[in-house]
Amino acid sequence: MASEALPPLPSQPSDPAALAQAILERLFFTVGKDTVTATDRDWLHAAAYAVRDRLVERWMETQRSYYRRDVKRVYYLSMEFLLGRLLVSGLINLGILDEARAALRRLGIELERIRDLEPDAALGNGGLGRLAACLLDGMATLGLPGYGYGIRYEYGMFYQRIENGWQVEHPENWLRYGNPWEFPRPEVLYPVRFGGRVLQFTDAAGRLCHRWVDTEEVMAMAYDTPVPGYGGRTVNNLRLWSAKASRDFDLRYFNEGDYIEAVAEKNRSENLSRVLYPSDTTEMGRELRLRQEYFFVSATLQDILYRFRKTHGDLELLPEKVAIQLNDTHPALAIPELMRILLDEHAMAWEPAWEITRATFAYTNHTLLPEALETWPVELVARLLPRHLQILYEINRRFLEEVRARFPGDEARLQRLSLVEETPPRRFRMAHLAVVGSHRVNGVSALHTGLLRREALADFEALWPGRIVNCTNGITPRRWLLQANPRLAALITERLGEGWVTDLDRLAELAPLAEDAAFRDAFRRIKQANKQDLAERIHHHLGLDVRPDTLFDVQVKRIHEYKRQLLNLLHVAALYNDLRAGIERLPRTVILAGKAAPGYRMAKLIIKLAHDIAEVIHHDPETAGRLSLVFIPNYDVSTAADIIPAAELSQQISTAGTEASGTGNMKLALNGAVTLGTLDGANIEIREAVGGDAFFAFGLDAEEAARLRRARPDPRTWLEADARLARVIDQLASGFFSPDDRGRYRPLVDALLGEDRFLVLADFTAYAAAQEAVEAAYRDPARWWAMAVRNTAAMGRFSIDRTVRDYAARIWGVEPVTPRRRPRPRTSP
Ligand code: GPQ
Repeated sequence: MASEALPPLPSQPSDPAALAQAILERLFFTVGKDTVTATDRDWLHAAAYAVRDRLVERWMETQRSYYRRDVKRVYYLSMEFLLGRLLVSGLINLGILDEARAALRRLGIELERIRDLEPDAALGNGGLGRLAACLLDGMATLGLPGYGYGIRYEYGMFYQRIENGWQVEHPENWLRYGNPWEFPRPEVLYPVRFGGRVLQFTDAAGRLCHRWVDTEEVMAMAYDTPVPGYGGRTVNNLRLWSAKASRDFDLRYFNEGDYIEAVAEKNRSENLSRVLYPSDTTEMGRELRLRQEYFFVSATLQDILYRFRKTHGDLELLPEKVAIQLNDTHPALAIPELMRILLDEHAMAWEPAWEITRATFAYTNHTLLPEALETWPVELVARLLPRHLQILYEINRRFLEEVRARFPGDEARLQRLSLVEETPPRRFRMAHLAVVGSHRVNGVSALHTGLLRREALADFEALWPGRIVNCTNGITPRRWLLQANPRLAALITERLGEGWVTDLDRLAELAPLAEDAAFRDAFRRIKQANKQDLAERIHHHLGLDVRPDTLFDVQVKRIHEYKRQLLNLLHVAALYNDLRAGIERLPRTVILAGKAAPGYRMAKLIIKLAHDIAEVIHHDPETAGRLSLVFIPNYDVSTAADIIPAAELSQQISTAGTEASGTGNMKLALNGAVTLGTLDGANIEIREAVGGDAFFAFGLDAEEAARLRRARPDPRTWLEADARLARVIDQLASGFFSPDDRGRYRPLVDALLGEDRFLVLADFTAYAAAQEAVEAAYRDPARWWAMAVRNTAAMGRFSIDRTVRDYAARIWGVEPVTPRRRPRPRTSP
């Protein structure tokens, strides 16, 4: 799409000499340092500015070409974007990584030394936020007119320190040294209103009108970050909003002569975009969060409509030119907000306004867990957004009328479907709003979509068959293979050429090489080198020595009971007991990483347990060198890129039916790790792709798990059937791993022996058996490395490019575009 009209090359030259010159100029004129006084961070910023310069022209040309061709634009609204570091990914997508390295070397600087000084842009919690970042990469790579919209949190994800085995959260001021990637747009400023009341009146034509008055106001200011696609032809935009006090607001106090109070008030309104909520399940219903959601949605819609109206007079055309994707329900207030704008500001009648709204929006659901489904107290919405309250009620009234007409007399169905949960305190169900106000709803894996259709959203499926579609998640191979694993990327390029980077299905050509001993050996040696690198990092950062000749067994993700890190830890304890009992087990290094929500006690206790078990194992000479357990602190995008290329076993062990998709599972398999997993989320599709004999599946499937949970079995049954499990539970309960506080793990044991909501005990025996199968396979290198190769070879369909094409075809109605190859794209990192 974008490729046709664009000029061939950016005007800033990118050969090493020119780049070195550009970096020097940026060091002088932007950073304000000379080569004598420049710190490594100054060099990093100078390099980032020089790279950004090379994006700008493409960026503007991309935007101009969208405008010229009057394309349909896709807006991805997300409260989270987990971008990670941008320097190396920018260089790779521009195809100038080698040139930049050479340029820096001329200046006496090692790229590898300065790149890690860049803070991770961690404006998100986990999978949902990283998916948003991967989608931006995919849309730009495919030349799709995709815009990201979100919040520029001053404090993103907290920094996780481990103190005495416990997680301690530290604020991470990622903007402290400035952000060279962003362009502040002080002129792009929109008012966002809260509170007040609604005036109703009839106009001259006898129409009932509404005016929202006496509101307080916060301004939303835009910051733009260029998003280059691979090949560098398309550069899209990510626009993040920052809260600024409104002038009006200040003046009120200034006029009253209370200068100090005026400044304090200014601070309060600017707090709105201060901090990311570091939880994806708990802590629901906080007023500041609702304010953040409306703030970002209101500014974004004003911006989208401003852009639309520059070229179109007729709002009926909106769905033809604009697709808005809601990343979960967090931006769902965009639905009543667009209605408010059409009704109150454009005097449109309800029916056409509703038709436009529904045809414009689409909603991605990312979870089935009831505690993660957003609801907002009616009372809170009434206070903050009184006009939206009226509109929400009217949406619901008309919706329930439709249901009543279709299913007369079915009161239970009405209650199930209503946007309002009626048991006090009454709450709005944001997922219902998002479904009702969207023309498409998508799940993020085949299993998840099926469960949405058959269970969570079954009443909606009955009402509007076909509205729920699947778009299985994907990952960008640019960051997660080309950048993260340069050794493996080079091996693949050597065999296949560079085409795989934008056509990941080509990895299938590696499958026959699983039978080629020399290739397997090359693959194994790369993994070995990556393991060595990780071992060195672990030594450097944690002072721990792990043996790179052991199985690297990895579980990295947010800490959640449903993800069952506890299952892994119980098994590590059982392995320890085996070794102590003289039973031979495969030497392994179990690596865990992940953050717990600050208020999530169980998750934090699980982190402490990992450290307590590690302490016992590492201090026991009998097990030394044969088993180790490492918790790598502060898991983020960059840490992920360090760990994943070194992983041999990928643990994806959530209770079946709870993990909507997973994306770490894809990253690990792409890097040649073999999965040990439940039949949950995208694991099922990964297993289909790699084949059942290159994937260790175990445990209850989603249906069995649901059935078992309903049957409420006594969890003690599982202990009676498995002596190893009983022993470990006994050790937890008796304080074997916590001699300093023997009751520490009582809450965990009580949860397991009480409800065992996530069926940890029920699945343990099957899990342990699968672990034995893993050991046997690893002891047979020819078999193991064939499995590993087949995993990488089968990951084509998990490219984010395929995901973007799914959205484009099934939801957005835009043409997917395969990018034209650049004359000389470079992939060797
Ligand atoms: N996910 Cl609802 C999040 O990371 N945060 C959330 O608030 C919700 C979901 C994850 C989900 O747990 C994973 O299974 C998915 O792979 C991921 O979203 C992206 O779809």
